[in-house]
Amino acid sequence: MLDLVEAVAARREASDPDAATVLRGLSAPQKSLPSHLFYDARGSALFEEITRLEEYYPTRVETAILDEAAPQIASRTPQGAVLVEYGSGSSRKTEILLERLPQLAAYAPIDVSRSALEEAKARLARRFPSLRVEPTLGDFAAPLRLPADLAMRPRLGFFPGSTIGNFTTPEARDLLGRMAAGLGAGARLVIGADLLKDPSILIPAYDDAQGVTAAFNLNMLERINREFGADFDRSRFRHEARFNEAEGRVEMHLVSLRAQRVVVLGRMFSFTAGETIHTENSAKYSMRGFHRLAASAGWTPKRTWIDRAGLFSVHELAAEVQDFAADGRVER
Ligand code: SAH
Ligand code: AVI
Repeated sequence: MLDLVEAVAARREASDPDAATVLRGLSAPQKSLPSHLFYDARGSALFEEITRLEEYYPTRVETAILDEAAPQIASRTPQGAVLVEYGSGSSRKTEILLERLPQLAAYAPIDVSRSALEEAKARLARRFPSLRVEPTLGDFAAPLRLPADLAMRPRLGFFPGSTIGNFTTPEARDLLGRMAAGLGAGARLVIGADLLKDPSILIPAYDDAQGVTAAFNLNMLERINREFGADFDRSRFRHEARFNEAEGRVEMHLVSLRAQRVVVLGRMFSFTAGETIHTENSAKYSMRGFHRLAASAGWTPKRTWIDRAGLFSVHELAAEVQDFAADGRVER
């Protein structure tokens, strides 16, 4: 019987990259689960709730920056361009750009969350009835695929939310490089990056008083139970947000409240009391640190917008090699 379970697990692992990642992550000395698995329908809804929390400043501040920057971004967007958004979620921030971009041929959101893509498409159809929306359900690291009649159009990339921070530096460099390749030479990318700040602001943003972020983190276990034949008991774990000073990032963990065993895809995993599953990194940048990261992936920073309190940054990058100091402008 166990052989059969093992065989099913092995087949699943071979054909489903998420299954392999989950098993590998839970087998490592520091257990981990990939953060893109937060976003099932419930996770996407909880993330939307997070964006409305007082403590979660990034959405509020980035939205205000985009309100101000949109006319300039629009003025540099060519007629007939395609707006490609990575990790579009609810596409609420996108509306700020769409209002200013009547010249677009299409909007192409990419997301792993089916519910988020469907809800956004329905809402955008009501608000922008003449806008062509071409969603892609899947990993935004995959090669960009657009309908044939859009393939030769100029592209504007949009990657808000500081989702780039959910990747380690080598992963982020690789992802930005893929985006440069997908969008093409001369394309622009408008990208949000959360700024490094005091943990007294960062930690409540990831551990809010109402417990919405805790529910978001713990929901991952329910998804693993449903989709990977696991038997996690979420009441035996608690949410924790930590500031990792050496890495300049907030980390989310799920802390095992006792010694326990959990079965996932037919494999047994043991936890000691206090042992954690690392579920998310959320890197925080300095402006220069972010410019260095972008440049290392083939992007030239053209403009940077930062709010007055210095909480969040939005960057306009160009897929070409130029010297930022000679060409760019920094706006505060
Ligand atoms: N852009 C929105 C949503 C950010 S939440 C905002 O700024 O508020 C991150 C989004 O990225 C979620 O909708 C999630 O489903 C999506 N996502 C995370 N990892 C992804 C991946 N590897 N490929 C595609 N989408 C991903
Ligand atoms: C999507 N991502 C950039 C969010 C963040 O801030 O890292 C996800 C999130 N995790 C906890 N709260 C919000």
